[in-house]
Amino acid sequence: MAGIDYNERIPNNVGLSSDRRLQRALEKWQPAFLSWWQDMGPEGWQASDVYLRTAISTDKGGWAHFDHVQMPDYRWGIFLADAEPDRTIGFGDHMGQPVWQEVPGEYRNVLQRIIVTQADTEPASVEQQRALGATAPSLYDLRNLFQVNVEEGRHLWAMVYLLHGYFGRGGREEADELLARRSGDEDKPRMLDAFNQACPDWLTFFCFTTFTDRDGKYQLGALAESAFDPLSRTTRFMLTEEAHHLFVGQMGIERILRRGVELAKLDPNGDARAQGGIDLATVQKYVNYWYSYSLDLFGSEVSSNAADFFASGVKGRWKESKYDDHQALEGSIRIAERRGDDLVDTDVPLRNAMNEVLRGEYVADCEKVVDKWNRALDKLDWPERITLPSTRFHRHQGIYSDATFDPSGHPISEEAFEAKRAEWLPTDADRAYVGSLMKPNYEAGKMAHWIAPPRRGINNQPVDYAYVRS
Ligand code: BYC
Repeated sequence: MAGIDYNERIPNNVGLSSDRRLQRALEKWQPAFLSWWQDMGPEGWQASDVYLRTAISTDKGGWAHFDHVQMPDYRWGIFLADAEPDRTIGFGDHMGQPVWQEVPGEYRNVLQRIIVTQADTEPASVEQQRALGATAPSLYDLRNLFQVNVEEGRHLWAMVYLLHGYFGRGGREEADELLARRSGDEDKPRMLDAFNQACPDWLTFFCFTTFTDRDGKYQLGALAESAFDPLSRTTRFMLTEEAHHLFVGQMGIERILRRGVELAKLDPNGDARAQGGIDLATVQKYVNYWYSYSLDLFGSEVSSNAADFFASGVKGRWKESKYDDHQALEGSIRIAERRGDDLVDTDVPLRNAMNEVLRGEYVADCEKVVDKWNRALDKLDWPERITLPSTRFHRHQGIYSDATFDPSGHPISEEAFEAKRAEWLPTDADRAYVGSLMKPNYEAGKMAHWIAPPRRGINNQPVDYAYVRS
C-alpha cells in the first residue's frame, strides 16, 4: 500500500494526505475492509459495471457524481459536512459552550459505544442483503440495491474514520471487530436485533429500506446534534445519502402494491396471488414485522442511558433547534405501561424519555409514508389499506417486550397472540410464496411480474437504461 495517493484512492475532506497517523491506521484497515466486502458484500456482480453515484466532495453536486464502476473500485470516501463556524453545544448540561473537536475524557466510553453501535449497523445491512442480486426484479432495482450497499459501506468508513482518528488503540480494536461480527451469526452476531434478521427477498428489502433505514435517518439526525463536532459533521453528510435509501424502500412497496392491485383486478376472485402477484395482506404482515423490529432500534421507552446521552450533549433530539427548551429538565412524557391486563398512563421525566421522543418523530414520518401508499391505492379505486400497528405490537426491546399486544395495542394473552400470529406476521408459507416469485430479470427495461415499473429512471436516465452491465 506504500506510495498510495490517498486523495485519489480515498476521496476525503479530512486532510488525510497530511495525517500520517490516520493514514497508517487506515492503511491496515482498508485491505481488511476489501476482503470483508469480497466475502460478505454483494454475492457475484463484483466484476460488473454498475451505474453508481459516488461522493467525491461535499460541494453542491460533488457528492452525486454518476458513472459506471465496478463495486470493488468504488471510491469509499471520508466526508464531513462543512464546519459551522463558532458552533456551540445546542442542548443538555453544557448548552452554549463551544462544541468539542476532541473527545472529552469523561465521555470517551459513551461516545465510543454510540459510534460503534451506529457503525455496526452499516456492514450488517450489507451482509443481510448480500444474496439479493441473484433475484433482482430488474436492472433498475439491482442498481439501487448496489447503491444502497456501497453507501452503507461508505457509512462504515465514516464511523471507522472517527474510531481511528479520535479513539486511539481502543478505537482501532473496535474498527477491527466491526469486520469480525456477522449478521445472524450465533457466536458473533451484530449488535442490534433488526440487523440479525434475514433479508431473503425483495419485499423484505423494500420494508427494510422503508422502516429500518428510516430509523437510521432519525438516529443520524440525533447524532448530527452532537456536541462532538466530528460526529455531528460526519452524520450530517451521511444523512444526505440516506434519502435515496428511503426512496428505494417507499417506491418499492408502492410498486408492489400497484402491481398487486392490477393483478387482483384481473382475477375473477380478486386474488393477486392467483395471478402471481403479492396481495396486500402479505405486504401488511411484512410491514408489521419490519416496523416493529425497527421501533426496537430506538431503545427502551424509559432509559437512563438516553438521559445521560442528552445531559452530556452526546446525542440530541431530531432537529433540536425546533424545541424551545433545550435543557429538558422539566416536563414529562406520558407513556402507557402494562399492569396486569390493563394499560396505565405514567408520566416519565422528559430526559428519561428521550428514546421515546425520537421514536415519536419516526412514527409520524412512517405514518406519512403509509398515507402515500394508501393514496396510491385510493387512486387505483382499491378499497384495502395498509396500516401501521401500535408501537406496543410485537416488540423485543423496551417496556412492551415482556408482554403481548394486538396490532391496535390492546394487551392480550400470549395464547391469544399465538392464535393470531399467522394473521399478523409472515408465516413460513408466506415467505415460501414470496420466495417463489423471486426470479431474476436482467434484461434492460423488463420488470418481474409481481412489481410495477418505476415512474422514472435514475439521474434522468430512462427506465430501460443498462444500469448494470455484466
Ligand atoms: N437490539 O436503555 P436501552 C442505521 C440494548 S440504524 C439489541 O433500551 P439505549 C441503519 C442496549 O444496547 C441506526 N439490543 O437503550 C439502518 C442496552 O444494552 P446494555 C442505528 C438492544 O442504550 C439501515 C440495553 O438494550 N443507530 O443507521 O438508551 C441500514 C438497554 O438499552 C436494542 C443507533 O443505534 C436492540 N434493538 O438506546 C444501515 C444509534 N436496543 O448496554 C444503517 C446509536 C437496545 O445494557 N445507538 N438494546 O448491554 C443508540 O443511540 C442507542 O444505543 C440505542 C439504544 C438507541 C440503540
